[in-house]
Amino acid sequence: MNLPVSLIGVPTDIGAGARGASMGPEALRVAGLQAVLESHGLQVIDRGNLGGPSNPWQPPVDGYRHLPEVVAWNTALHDAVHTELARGRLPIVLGGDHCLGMGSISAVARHCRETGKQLRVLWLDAHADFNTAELTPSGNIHGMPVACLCGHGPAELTGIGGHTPAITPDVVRQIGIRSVDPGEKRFVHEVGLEVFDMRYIDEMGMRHTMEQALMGMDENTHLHVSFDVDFLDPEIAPGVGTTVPGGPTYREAQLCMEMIADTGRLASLDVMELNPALDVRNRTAELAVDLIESLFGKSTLMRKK
Ligand code: EXY
Ligand code: MN
Ligand code: MN
Ligand code: MN
Repeated sequence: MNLPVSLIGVPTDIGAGARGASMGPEALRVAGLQAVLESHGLQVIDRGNLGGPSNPWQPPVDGYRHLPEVVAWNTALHDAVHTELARGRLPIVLGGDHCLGMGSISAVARHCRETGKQLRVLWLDAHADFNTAELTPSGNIHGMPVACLCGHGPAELTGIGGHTPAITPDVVRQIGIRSVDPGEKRFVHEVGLEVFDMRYIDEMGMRHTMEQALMGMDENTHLHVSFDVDFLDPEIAPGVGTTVPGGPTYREAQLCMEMIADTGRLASLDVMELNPALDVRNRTAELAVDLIESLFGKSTLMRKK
């Protein structure tokens, strides 16, 4: 499965608590994303950036910060991602903050309903992103996309893909989690979300973790990876707005990406939360591109498996 790739830039930080993720798409381009993918024989088209409302930088209203603007960006992204999937292409969403996971994954879920595919979502993140208006400590919607996708949120967001809920919790595997708010944690347990947190990775190793997270997929599976760059340890990835210590090392992250590549089922990707305003000489963007390269088949493997 070597689908042609479409890059979709979404230059907004509308759902975040720090400004700067709006510069993420350009930083990934500057780090050479397109050329790296092409070097592996992939056909790549850069569709440029989507447009949307600017960030008014206002406090939350009824538990949500910038809700109308978040709806506008995610609706535009839903349409763009769905169009690429319908063309038989593999969309890579260049975020932007992680509220955009709603637009992206609602489109992927809609495409799977239309084509009879089985969906698997890998959510690589330091955070569970499972807050609601009642539970959130911040009102920042980038802390809510998984809950909204599962039908818990305002109708403007839960209905973006034309079907509520867009997904059920059983399609999601969260990996790398190490920062969850108290009410959010109770809710994650209540809905039965499968979480491979850092304690699990520490004890069982990345290899076993990924074997578990990828289990049960087959030829009919559409695999979507939602890669929040704050998944990575901040020592190697400082360029994000919400760093949490104790994340995967470079080698653990490489193995994670390589094992996803080995499945041959990757069919859509988000790269979220990269914040060039907080980065050091584009180092985090370059690391993200390096890891995406592994996700698309760069392998330093010298021994036959
Ligand atoms: N749980 C915190 C909140 O809801 O405010 C922090 C969320 C950060 C979300 C980042 C992008 O993954
Ligand atoms: Mn996130
Ligand atoms: Mn995060
Ligand atoms: Mn490289």
